[in-house]
Amino acid sequence: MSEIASLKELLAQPKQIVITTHHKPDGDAMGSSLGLYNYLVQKGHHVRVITPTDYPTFLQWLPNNPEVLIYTDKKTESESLVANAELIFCLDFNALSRINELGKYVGESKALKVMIDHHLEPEGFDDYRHWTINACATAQLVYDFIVNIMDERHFINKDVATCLYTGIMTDSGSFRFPTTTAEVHHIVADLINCGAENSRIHQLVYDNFSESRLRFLGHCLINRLEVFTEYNSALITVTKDDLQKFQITTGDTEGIVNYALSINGIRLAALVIERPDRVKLSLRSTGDFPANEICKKYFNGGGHRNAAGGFSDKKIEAVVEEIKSILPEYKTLLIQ
Ligand SMILES: [Mn+2]
Repeated sequence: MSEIASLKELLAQPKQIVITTHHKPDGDAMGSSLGLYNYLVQKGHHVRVITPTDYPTFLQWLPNNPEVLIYTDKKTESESLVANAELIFCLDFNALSRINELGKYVGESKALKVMIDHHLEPEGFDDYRHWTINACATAQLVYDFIVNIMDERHFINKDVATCLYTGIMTDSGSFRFPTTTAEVHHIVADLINCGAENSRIHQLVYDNFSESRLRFLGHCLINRLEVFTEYNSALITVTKDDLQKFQITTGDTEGIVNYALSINGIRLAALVIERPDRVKLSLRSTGDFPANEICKKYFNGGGHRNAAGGFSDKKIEAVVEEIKSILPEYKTLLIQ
């Protein structure tokens, strides 16, 4: 592993650069990727952002979004960009399986790989690393990279600031998760000073529902939510018929699990979704309850302590039963 600060010298000359991020990119994935993009192009680099899959429309307004290449739409072009890149920035993920098929090409590419991320247990495919689980968002680490490692705060223009603000805002649950430290607020204040319009960004990301998405949320809360008071837990189960009926697209299910967590006293919330290929789970918890431990132990996944995910190849009914059967095991922790 090389020292991340040595990138300063490497990036002093124009380079062929690819930025990529995890599949089904969220606000932090797109915000950090386009934030870094808008910084690197000012330095004269040739840069492309490649996402493994498509991403929600509520992120498609980000500055220079039209420059993003979606791998599943442009496979040959993406593969040749990855093969010919001199540097590949891997943002908001640390295992190549997180970028699906694209992982094979990134792994094979001779490019130097720079991983900037805040998820647990990096796999180790990277040559340079700016990583800590204490960051509330990868966008926070990109800010730190530009300002403190590259020493180039003057390149944080309105576009960079807008993207990084979006990443921090979405991954910190609008500045309310425990990782939103005083330092994060200082960074966010600086981004506003650099041109990020906080109120407008909030509106563009959160007041951007389709009518069917809002009705889907209502359906989930009225018909699909179960609360297990004795375990301080709540569960929302979404079937493939629900997804079809409400024409749910990428990103529409994001954040729904947080509604279950917003009930007074709830320490663990689960969202179970019957996707076409398999059943997917999102878990959220409060305090020191280890949501990632449940995902790792039972559902082929992992994540952060308070936000984790996984999947199962069983039928959705069986997955729901499994979750219910796990709760007693964690009762002591849940009722603290
Ligand atoms: Mn993130």
